[in-house]
Amino acid sequence: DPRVVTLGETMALVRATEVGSLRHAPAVALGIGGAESNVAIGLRRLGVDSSWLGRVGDDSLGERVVREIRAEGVDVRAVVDCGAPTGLMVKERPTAASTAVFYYRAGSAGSRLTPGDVTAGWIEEADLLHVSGITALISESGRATLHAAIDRARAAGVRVSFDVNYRSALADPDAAGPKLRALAERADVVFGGAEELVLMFPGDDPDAAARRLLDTGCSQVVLKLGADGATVFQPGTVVEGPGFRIDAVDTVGAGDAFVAGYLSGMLAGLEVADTLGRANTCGAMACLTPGDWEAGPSLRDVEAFQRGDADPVR
Ligand code: KDG
Repeated sequence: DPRVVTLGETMALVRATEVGSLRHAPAVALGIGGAESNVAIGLRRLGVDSSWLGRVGDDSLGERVVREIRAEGVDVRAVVDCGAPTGLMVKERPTAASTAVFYYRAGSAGSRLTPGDVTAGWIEEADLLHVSGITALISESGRATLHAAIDRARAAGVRVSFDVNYRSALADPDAAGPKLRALAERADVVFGGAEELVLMFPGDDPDAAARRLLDTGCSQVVLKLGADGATVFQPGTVVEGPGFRIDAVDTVGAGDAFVAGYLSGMLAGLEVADTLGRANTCGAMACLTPGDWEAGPSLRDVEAFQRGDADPVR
């Protein structure tokens, strides 16, 4: 049985292969991406059995999504929706140092996920359910599905991990904040950036917001600081982990790689400092190549990176 189960929307991903506006881009590359499937793939690379559930359209891009995630060794539970297309995400690199993302996902198959799509026993037999705030903001049925999934996990004693993953293209901060907070308060482990924690607790600083989540019963709140690493808040303790200085090519997906690293360390029973070290390494490595999940490292890659083995092996 998969140890980690996750659900959400995975889209086809069209990516400009060169720097410059899409207005002039001569070529694009096709791939797939979705925060939750990125985490599922990241976990598999690190040796943790994972499963992803979501809706795809009855189209070639939906087949591409299913094929690609399955090819990574993730157990795939795809519901094929004949009434809506697979969503699309377009990535542009306006300058060498920046990435712009555009969604074509309103009304997509992935956004039509419902509580009834979640197979009986799938969550109950796992060690951990991982979800993200994106699903709560793509549709009301997506949000209902998250709450139903968390109900089931809690009833079965399965731990819940929640990545806030606020996307401003999907909802205004005022509308999103309370919805994301309601989910975070029901999770055991919460991942969020400083702005995301403040979005859920307006008026608090990130540390105070993290402590409020601990007061509501979360056991770990992981404040993601990008290149500056991350801080883990637990009742009575705070652990900081430094980030890495790297030349980032594509930072989209770094947060998902971080989460995969963190959850894999946590499930393996590592100390929090070592778990954070692994998470920060995975996040940094994900930025080294284009694509949302392709650069996700194996444990051997993580160790090599931590040793600083940048030279080619001959
Ligand atoms: O976390 C990376 C994601 O942003 C990307 O893979 C697509 O799920 C996605 C989203 O909604 O932004």
